[in-house]
Amino acid sequence: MNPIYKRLSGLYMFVFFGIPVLIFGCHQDRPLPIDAKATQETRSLHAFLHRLQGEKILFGHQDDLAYGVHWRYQPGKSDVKDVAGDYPAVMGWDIGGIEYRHEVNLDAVPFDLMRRFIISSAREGSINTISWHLGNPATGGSSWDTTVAVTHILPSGSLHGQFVNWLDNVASFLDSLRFEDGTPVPILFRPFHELNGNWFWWCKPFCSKEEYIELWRFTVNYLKDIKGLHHVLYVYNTNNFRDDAEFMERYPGDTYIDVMSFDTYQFLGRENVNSGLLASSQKFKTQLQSNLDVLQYNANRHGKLMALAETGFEAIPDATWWTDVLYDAVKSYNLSYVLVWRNQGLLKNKMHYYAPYPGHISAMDFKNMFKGTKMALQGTLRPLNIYNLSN
Ligand code: BMA
Repeated sequence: MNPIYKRLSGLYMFVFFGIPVLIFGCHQDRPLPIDAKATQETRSLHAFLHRLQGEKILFGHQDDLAYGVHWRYQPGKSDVKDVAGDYPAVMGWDIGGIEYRHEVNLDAVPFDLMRRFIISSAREGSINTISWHLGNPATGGSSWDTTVAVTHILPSGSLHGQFVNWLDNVASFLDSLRFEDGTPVPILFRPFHELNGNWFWWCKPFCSKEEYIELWRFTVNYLKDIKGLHHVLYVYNTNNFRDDAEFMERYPGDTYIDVMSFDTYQFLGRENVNSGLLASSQKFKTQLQSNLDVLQYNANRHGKLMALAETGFEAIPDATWWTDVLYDAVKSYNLSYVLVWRNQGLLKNKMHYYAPYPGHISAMDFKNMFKGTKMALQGTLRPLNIYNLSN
């Protein structure tokens, strides 16, 4: 007796006792998640992000609650909070290693702790996004092992079964992210990221456009329709790019993407730190804004959310980078969030961190970025009930 229906931008099709019936006029102004069965909380988050566009840009930080430049696993601690007085509005995590059922991810974050951080930060109002630096299924090497693999894990490939097992492991972790009452915590999932780079095995030089799109669609369909996960929004992600054609080349389609995004970092190159800083910042801002123009154009055109999914300037060697460079570049765009990468501290003889810690040269400027601006931390979201709006 239950009619099956499908939304076709204002045109509804009902199949009633085997007879298709078309009905006009039930137009939904606000775009819906691609998952027609998205949970109420996920639809609520999605609607909230659409409503917030242009008003606020949520600030995000990778692994924020797990460790900082000078500490590891101290309950309640966060470099962002220690400097700005509040936690990030967006928490980034990476599940690289879950495919092998490892207990810790590729950066040594225990999955049990990650789960707890995701649940507790969502309870406080933050939004969680997950990337996946998965190993190379053809070799057992890392994400950076660019041996050809995509073609082998597609449904016609010899390693498809193994890849499906990996997705099962991803699904069981995602499924375990639940509030105390059992309700799944909505997640922004960003697999196969930086697709137009040349450093991961799923990047452009190592698979065809058709293969990438097939991998994406298979993954989404599998998690959504076979594993029955309905608390996931899907994030399309490139690295920085030259033009519209490059950004959209491997776009899997409007029925497979909820958020469009790209990653871009500022680098100093070989220039002298002092004399080169200004030129480097200028170059970064120009490139970032030209990419944001393309992102915003496409997000509007396709009715999608938009985000700067990863950014930063390693070790932030600029005391006013936050307000003069980052915020100044992004403030006029309809970005849902901007996320800076992780605060590892020392990594292979150099400092690898993207948010300041107390005493850092950019600490004051970082704090100022949130004063009277659109950039928002967790406290902005806490009273808004983003997972429980009446839509
Ligand atoms: C990179 C670096 C690596 C890390 C990887 C996944 O940009 O931070 O050290 O392993 O991201 O988090």
